Amino acid sequence: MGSCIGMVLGSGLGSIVDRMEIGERVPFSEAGIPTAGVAGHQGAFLLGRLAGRPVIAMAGRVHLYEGHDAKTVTAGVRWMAKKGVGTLVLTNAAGSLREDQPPGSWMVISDHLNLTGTSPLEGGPNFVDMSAVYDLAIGERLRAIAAGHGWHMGAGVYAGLRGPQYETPAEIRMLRTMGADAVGMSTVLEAMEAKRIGLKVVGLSCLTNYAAGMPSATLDHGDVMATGRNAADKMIRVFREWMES
Ligand code: 6GU
Repeated sequence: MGSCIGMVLGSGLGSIVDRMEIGERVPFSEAGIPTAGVAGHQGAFLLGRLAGRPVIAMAGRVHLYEGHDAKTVTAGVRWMAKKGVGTLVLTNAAGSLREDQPPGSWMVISDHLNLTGTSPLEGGPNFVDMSAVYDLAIGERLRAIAAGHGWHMGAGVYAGLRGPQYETPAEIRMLRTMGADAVGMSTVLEAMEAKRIGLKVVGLSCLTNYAAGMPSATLDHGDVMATGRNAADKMIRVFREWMES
């Protein structure tokens, strides 16, 4: 398996690449991925180094809600695996269902609910084991590094929905009874594809807002992006320390 680390950068988290030494920029089109028109997404792979370690950053991603299918949404994962990525860090902007995980904080994804109604594995292979999608040892390491800076990073279940709309308060109550701690519109398909390929998977949700129906919930795409940019500055420091160790 490759020793390179891949990172998929979610909405508002693209600033992580500012701290990379970038060698090569490959537009999504060269990997057969249509370029998304969503604000804050660059639509390119950046090959380079972070803290001396080889990394490939996928700046932006494509989503089901833009009309793409599960195979297209996961094309970047297959491309990075071919380029030698062995560990894939999937980041996203998500809504928090927990008062103790406020906007601006990060959550390590310990498991997910795939509520998209689709799968990149349709057409085979069938029956791939999804009992341990996320590498919890790496997750705990990142949480320990964050704690060393006095940053509480929670852990929990990410519910991946299709979107494009945010959830209703009733849907959030439903998701809470299903065991969700955070909710978003990405990551789960990429995690399943990465697991199929045999990559180590790390999932990190940047909690940008409280989900609908919670006290002080504000669901504005601009706020979501701004909160993500601030939290990205913390995560880059955590990444650096992890890669240096
Ligand atoms: Cl509250 N829901 C979903 N589906 N995605 C989000 C979100 C909420 N907040 C940021 N991304």
